[in-house]
Amino acid sequence: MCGIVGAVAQRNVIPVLLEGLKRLEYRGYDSCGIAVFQGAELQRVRSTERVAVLAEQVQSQQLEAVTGIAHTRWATHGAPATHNAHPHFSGHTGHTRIALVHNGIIENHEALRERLTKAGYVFESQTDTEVVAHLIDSLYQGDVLQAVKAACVQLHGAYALAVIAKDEPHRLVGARNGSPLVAGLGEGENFLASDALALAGETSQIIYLEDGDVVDLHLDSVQVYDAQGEPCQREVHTVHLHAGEADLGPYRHYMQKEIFEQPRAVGDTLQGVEVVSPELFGAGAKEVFQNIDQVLILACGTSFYAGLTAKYWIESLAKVPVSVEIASEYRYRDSVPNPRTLVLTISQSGETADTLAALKHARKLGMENTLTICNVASSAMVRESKLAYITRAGVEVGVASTKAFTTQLTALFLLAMVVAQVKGQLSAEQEADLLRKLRHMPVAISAVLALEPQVIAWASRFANKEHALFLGRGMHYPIALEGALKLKEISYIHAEGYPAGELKHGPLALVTQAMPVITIAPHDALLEKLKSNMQEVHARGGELYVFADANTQINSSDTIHVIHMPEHYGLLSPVLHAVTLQLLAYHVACARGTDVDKPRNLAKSVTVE
Ligand code: HGA
Repeated sequence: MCGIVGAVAQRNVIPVLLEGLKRLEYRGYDSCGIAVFQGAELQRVRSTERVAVLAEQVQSQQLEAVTGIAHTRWATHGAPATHNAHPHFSGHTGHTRIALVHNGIIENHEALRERLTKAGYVFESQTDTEVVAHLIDSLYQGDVLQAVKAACVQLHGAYALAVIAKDEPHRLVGARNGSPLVAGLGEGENFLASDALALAGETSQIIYLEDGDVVDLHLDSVQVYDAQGEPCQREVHTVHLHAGEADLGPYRHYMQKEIFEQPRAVGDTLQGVEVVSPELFGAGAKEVFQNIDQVLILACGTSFYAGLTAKYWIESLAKVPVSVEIASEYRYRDSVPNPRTLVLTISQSGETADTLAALKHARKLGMENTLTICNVASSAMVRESKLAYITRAGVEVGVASTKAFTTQLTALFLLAMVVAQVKGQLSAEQEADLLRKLRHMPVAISAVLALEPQVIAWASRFANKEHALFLGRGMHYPIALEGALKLKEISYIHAEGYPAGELKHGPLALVTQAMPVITIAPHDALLEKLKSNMQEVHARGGELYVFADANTQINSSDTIHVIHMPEHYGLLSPVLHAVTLQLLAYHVACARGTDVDKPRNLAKSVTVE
């Protein structure tokens, strides 16, 4: 999603801005731009190419500046085009006075556009963002802080803003409401960014702005104003981030690298887990788990499927009822709050706009027992929650989530065990057995990764298909959903996931030779039922591709293709089956020649609604 970087310094900030944009690139974007002071004027460079191309353009113009703002855009309003790329400029008299970058969506942009057009402003873009630039200019009387404060009062929706004004060359103003923004503190220089990662190497001193905050940055001072416009102190966090973490190494794509990092990522996520203890989820977790009698999981996309898998685990082990809801639905519907609910949010970035809003909504409804499972310790969701478990997947660059998903599953399994323990549902023997199996996961995943050559052989057969069906039962049903999502995200093949028992209630009508049916066949209590479902497909001429656990007695034939998985892994089996489906999606996408790491229209860290 969109990225913001801004700097006010006494040295040339162009490398800081471009490096910051590069660090945010992995989130996905369709255009980028930079604006700086050149002499006494504001000048900008924008591009619909990659940041590297923008950097070449900047270099060819020999720009150097001590203050500037930069942006990667993921279009929401107006096509991805140079004239819609940020920064946006404004100046009533035709002379540019204000430059601005924005993340988020301004919901009342139409009304403001109409008013500002009547006031004489000429719009050059179709974005909601340009409205904010003109609004600030219309309120500007020589003090950009005051103009931004006055403008924010009139904005509805979500925004993170970074603003500079031609007549105040050593000043940078930011504002946050609903979209992430941090201030980075340096010595004789200060920074703004949508993510502290963008400032790695420049500063580790970070202020996380809160909703309603406006921040005024000069060379030697950073002053935050709260939603009431009053000066306030916000805590300064020391955040250590390593810029080099995202190197591709010997892999062809980040997605492939991240699939193969899973043994390490799952191992790291379990680092320090010697015993099953509530404190793993934060101080006071035992009391929270004692006081809940249901769990509400809120998430989006792949994290939602992790939540669906956790429902099977928590209900099976802890006997606590669980509901799982898509965050963007929950936040807007009337629901029945129960303060004895554990509200569990799951997000790779911890900044997912809908999930964060759903968490805040749940809190507003009086549900204060909150827990976030997240890959970024400093994220908004972690800060908003009473309890947290940080997965240690490391930076995930591929837009299609892989190691973030399996590390979430790891944390969720641990949670199921902990809640079961607190509720007195877990015998010491069972606890020791499950913990041993959990800690063995890195080895078990490595064995699954060794199946890659067989998956590659299948992938070439899928490359010319346009539809695919994924079947699973029980706790493997969410894995079928995730497998279908992975395939459609990166190969653009239309794919659907179904619980195998539902086949006869509709999707069987779609089964022909042209529709491969991918089946997850664990060696569990539902195996015979699943075999009947497979027969239903076979009898109608459907072609089955089965990932079958050892000893399932499912054998290959003309229309049944089987990859044999290692031994069945009990309750943890979904983690292993998820990995094979990631490999399948990846190699099918490679066979079709798509842009695996940056699939069309999608972005990482979904920070807009
Ligand atoms: N609405 C703005 C910014 C979009 C955004 O934040 N995307 O992540 C635009 O469309 O330019």
